[in-house]
Amino acid sequence: MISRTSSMKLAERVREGHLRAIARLITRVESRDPEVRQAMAELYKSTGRAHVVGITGVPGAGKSTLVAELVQEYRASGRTVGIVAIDPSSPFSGGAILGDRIRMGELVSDPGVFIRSMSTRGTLGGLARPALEAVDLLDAGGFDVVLIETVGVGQDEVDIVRAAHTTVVVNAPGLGDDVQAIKAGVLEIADIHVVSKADRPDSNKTIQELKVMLAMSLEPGKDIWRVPVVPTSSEKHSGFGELMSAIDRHAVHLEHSGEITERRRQIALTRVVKVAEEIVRDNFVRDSRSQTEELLKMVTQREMDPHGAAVTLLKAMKEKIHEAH
Ligand SMILES: Nc1nc2c(ncn2[C@@H]2O[C@H](COP(=O)(O)OP(=O)(O)OP(=O)(O)O)[C@@H](O)[C@H]2O)c(=O)[nH]1
Ligand SMILES: [Mg+2]
Repeated sequence: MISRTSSMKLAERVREGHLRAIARLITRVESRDPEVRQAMAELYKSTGRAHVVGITGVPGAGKSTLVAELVQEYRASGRTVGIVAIDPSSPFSGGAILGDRIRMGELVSDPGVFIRSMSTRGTLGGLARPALEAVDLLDAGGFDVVLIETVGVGQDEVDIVRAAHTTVVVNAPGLGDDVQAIKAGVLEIADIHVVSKADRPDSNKTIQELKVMLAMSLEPGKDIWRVPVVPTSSEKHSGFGELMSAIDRHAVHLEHSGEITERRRQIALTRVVKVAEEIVRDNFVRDSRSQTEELLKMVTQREMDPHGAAVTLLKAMKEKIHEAH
């Protein structure tokens, strides 16, 4: 039998900042290895130091390009950066795809940078949990900043963003042509708006439109965070230092205004609800199959309403969850 390092042992190494241990525990978290739970609970005590930045935007907005540039700014300022990239299409994980796509070649060999691509394929309602536990691992591993890149299309992605201290929404030029894209929920979740590809002539229009929309939604008062609009261009390598400064200013604002307390509470809420959802779904699909089918039949035939069926299922699950967790 091949001997396997226990997750508890790996957790010790994570605390010492060993990248390989972080990578191995992320893999165990992704594969839902039950042996990892105790180690993650232990490691959670060492989290809460990193500044977590969610980076979202529609497909092709320029998120990965921005992440690569931003990482270099952080490195130049002497900070270490962990990156969790949620790739909705990728069946792989391990960082290869992100590495290829954004040509992070030189950063991969930098011990101050850790990149992990995580797939959303094959997950059932459990998308946020492994990604957020990867963030915990990077936090416990001592990374100063953790960036989460997600495509802003679905609820799960928005949930991930809700688990960040600062949310950056990346808007490509031409956004104003499709007001729906803005309405789809990205405007209000942003702490910072980026207009990417600012080398393109149509970017000015997008910058102006965003500023107008933000001015309209502005509430009066002091200690209010005024959402900045930061133009960036990877062609000109411009705007990324400004973006880093805006993120830093937002972090200071959270502390000074006391908003950080509410944000931490929100993050805790998102995390707890996500795990609870996952436990319920797992039980629904895996363990209570026969009872589930029976209940679904009753709901279909109007012998029971969905609420009654849900309560029945939860009661049945209660005992089982108690044993398993
Ligand atoms: N001209 C110009 N093109 C850019 C810039 N930033 C990104 N691009 C291009 O836009 C395309 C998409 O960039 P990505 O960084 O892969 O965008 P993304 O948001 O990560 O895309 P997904 O992960 O697929 O959602 C690529 O062809 C980039 O080269 C920029 O500042 N200027
Ligand atoms: Mg990308």
